[in-house]
Amino acid sequence: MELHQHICPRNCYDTCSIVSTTRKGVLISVEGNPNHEYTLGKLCPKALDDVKKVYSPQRIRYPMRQRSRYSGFWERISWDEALTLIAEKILDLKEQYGTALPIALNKYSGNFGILHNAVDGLFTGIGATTRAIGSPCWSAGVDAQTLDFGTFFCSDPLDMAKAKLIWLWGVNPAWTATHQMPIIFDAIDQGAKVVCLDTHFSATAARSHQFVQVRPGTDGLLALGIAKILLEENLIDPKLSNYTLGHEEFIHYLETEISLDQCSQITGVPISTLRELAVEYGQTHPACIWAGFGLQRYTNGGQTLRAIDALGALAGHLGEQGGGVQYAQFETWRFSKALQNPPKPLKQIDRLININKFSEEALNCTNPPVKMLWISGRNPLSQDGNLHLWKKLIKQLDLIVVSDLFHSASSEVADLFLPVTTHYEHWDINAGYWHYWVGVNEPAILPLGECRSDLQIAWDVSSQLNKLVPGSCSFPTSGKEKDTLLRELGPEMLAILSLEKPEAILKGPVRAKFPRTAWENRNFSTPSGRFEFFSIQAANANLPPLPVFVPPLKPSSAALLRLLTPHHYSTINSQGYSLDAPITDFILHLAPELAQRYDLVAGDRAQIWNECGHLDVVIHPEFGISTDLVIIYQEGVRNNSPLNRLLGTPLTDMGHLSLGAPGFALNETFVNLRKQ
Ligand SMILES: Nc1nc2c(c(=O)[nH]1)N[C@H]1C(S)=C(S)[C@@H](COP(=O)(O)OP(=O)(O)OC[C@H]3O[C@@H](n4cnc5c(=O)[nH]c(N)nc54)[C@H](O)[C@@H]3O)O[C@H]1N2
Ligand SMILES: Nc1nc2c(c(=O)[nH]1)N[C@H]1C(S)=C(S)[C@@H](COP(=O)(O)OP(=O)(O)OC[C@H]3O[C@@H](n4cnc5c(=O)[nH]c(N)nc54)[C@H](O)[C@@H]3O)O[C@H]1N2
Ligand code: SF4
Ligand SMILES: [Mo]
Repeated sequence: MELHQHICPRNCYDTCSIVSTTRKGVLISVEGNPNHEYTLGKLCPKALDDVKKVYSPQRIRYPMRQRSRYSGFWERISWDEALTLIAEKILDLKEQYGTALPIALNKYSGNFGILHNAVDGLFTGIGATTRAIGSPCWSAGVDAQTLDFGTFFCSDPLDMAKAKLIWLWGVNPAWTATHQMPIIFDAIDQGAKVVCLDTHFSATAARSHQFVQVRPGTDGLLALGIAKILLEENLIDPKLSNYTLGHEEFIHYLETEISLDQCSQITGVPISTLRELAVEYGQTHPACIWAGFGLQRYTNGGQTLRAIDALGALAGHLGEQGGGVQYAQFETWRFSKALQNPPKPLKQIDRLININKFSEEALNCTNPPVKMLWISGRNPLSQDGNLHLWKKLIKQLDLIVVSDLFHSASSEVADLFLPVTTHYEHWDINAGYWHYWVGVNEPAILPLGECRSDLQIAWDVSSQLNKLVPGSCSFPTSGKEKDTLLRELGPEMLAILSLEKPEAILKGPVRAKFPRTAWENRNFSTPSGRFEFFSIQAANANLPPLPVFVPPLKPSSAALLRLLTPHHYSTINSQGYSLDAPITDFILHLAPELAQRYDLVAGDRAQIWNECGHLDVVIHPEFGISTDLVIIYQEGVRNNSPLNRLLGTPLTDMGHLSLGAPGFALNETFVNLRKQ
């Protein structure tokens, strides 16, 4: 029996430390690492399913070619054939157009391991190509915190246990960050009160002392209303002028522009509740707000987070141990990026297109057009909006390559499928975006069938290109995974992790040696060094310099109900359990009164539709949802029938500053409902 260490590579707050057991080269179990301060020996059911997933009969083990797109007729080919097809197409396109710009990459978070960035490095080695930039997750909030604090950084989430008041605001950790729940329960044991502010009674609301129901996209106004009451009740930090910029302007805005009546009317929160929330927040120390990604998936998402940050600052909670405004952090990701960004000629400039509008922007690229697409660690035909434009884009492409573990909605349109290894079959290194831990993945078993790691595939493509035309790709043609991993720990990462040598990371996960409390000395990284209520940077980006309320989009007579499609406990976006029981019915959660209005009862079949498409649903009336809202969770795996056929691509107000492109305002989706 042998033990190996791993880090769960999913796009998940928890980034868990895993210990696997093998017997005679076979993976027999995976468990949470008991010696990891955050994971504490526990894994969520999604990772506990990994053994079954690794050996699943549905796993693709050989390179495959689809006879014609959507046909489902896949035939096994050799790696040599697959690599030759890819390399020849790249060389053809470069010759035909005199540039590599027709070759596009769409990659995101199927696996967040740093060595998966090899495909970025490969593309740089080919020349100037077309790349997806930005993020569907968190862009508006990241920019908001960058404007306010100078960068986005959060306190060690373990310290949430020290809070006396916790507001879980637009975040659903009971499903999306399950390892944080025991820490919240510790705080409760020590006398903390937990309030959940959500659009509906979520699994997290069920575990909180109080649930505050907020109308979608109005949280910014809620924060400003509460801030106004703090002012009236004289509960603002008397030391504000020592460490903030523009508090007078912000206070003036609250005094002159914010009306509590209007705030209550628009947010749906009674004035008595606003007062109760404000007084508790102003009087309790430490008080922690955890603002989640859910509340910023709106056209006003950045303003919302800026208003919440401002509320935290006004009450004097920033820099307080166990308190503050938590969102996420990226400080543990200061890898050398030797793999992702290899040296390139100065003149080589990629064509960058927003990942959240990929199909539309790729179609708009005409000079030269996009002709080849590589999809890696992504399932855009399930997860993006404007799927009809994806269908159009596919028609103009000569070659679509998907590298994945399983077939997906996106492989249905692919010409080539490159089978990849799991994190039990390759080396990798991963960092959290919530806690401060960094650790490695060791191969516990040999690759299944002919699966190769994304890194190995990048080396192999480069090797084939150079075989056909020497010098045609500057990315390395071979290497050692472990050495590549160690090179990612450059001087900056070694300093952050307090390691003398990169090899020290191989002993086990390491916590970055950051101070436990974000902004503990109230020295901020903004241009002024202060918390900026008033931001010149925002003004320079044509945004309001103060956090102000901008209303979200409104329903129209063409689509009356807002549709939310939040993350579900059973999947990580489109990645489900062992895929042996695909779910076919979409469940529409709605208020009993709304169901009644449409003459619908539990179990009835109905249809929702809008200008993008329609979807058959099964009715599930539920208390705790307002009558202007319907909800379908990202539940189950459905290749043929993606939920996102109802989504367009509205964008958030912020995201450009830090991530190069605005985020996905996917909660600004509206539909109609009819009985079937
Ligand atoms: N189990 C599981 N875990 C996951 C994921 C998954 O798919 N499944 N996905 C991972 C990824 S990629 C991400 S980005 C994170 C996201 O995780 P979270 O940050 O928790 O974000 P969401 O799940 O999008 O939304 C959180 C809550 O916000 C609510 N919400 C929506 N609109 C509003 C609003 O206007 N105001 C308020 N107050 N609340 C609102 C939603 O209904 C939901 O209950 O989770 C990660 N973890
Ligand atoms: N309706 C709706 N749409 C959404 C969201 C929502 O809440 N509602 N959330 C949005 C958000 S926040 C996000 S982050 C995106 C996520 O969307 P995507 O970035 O597409 O992420 P996933 O669906 O997690 O995974 C994509 C693919 O990566 C594959 N994969 C896993 N491991 C590996 C690997 O090691 N190598 C390779 N090559 N592939 C691998 C998986 O099998 C899967 O097919 O979806 C967005 N879309
Ligand atoms: S999906 Fe998230 S909670 Fe589950 S094991 Fe992976 S990192 Fe941990
Ligand atoms: Mo995400």
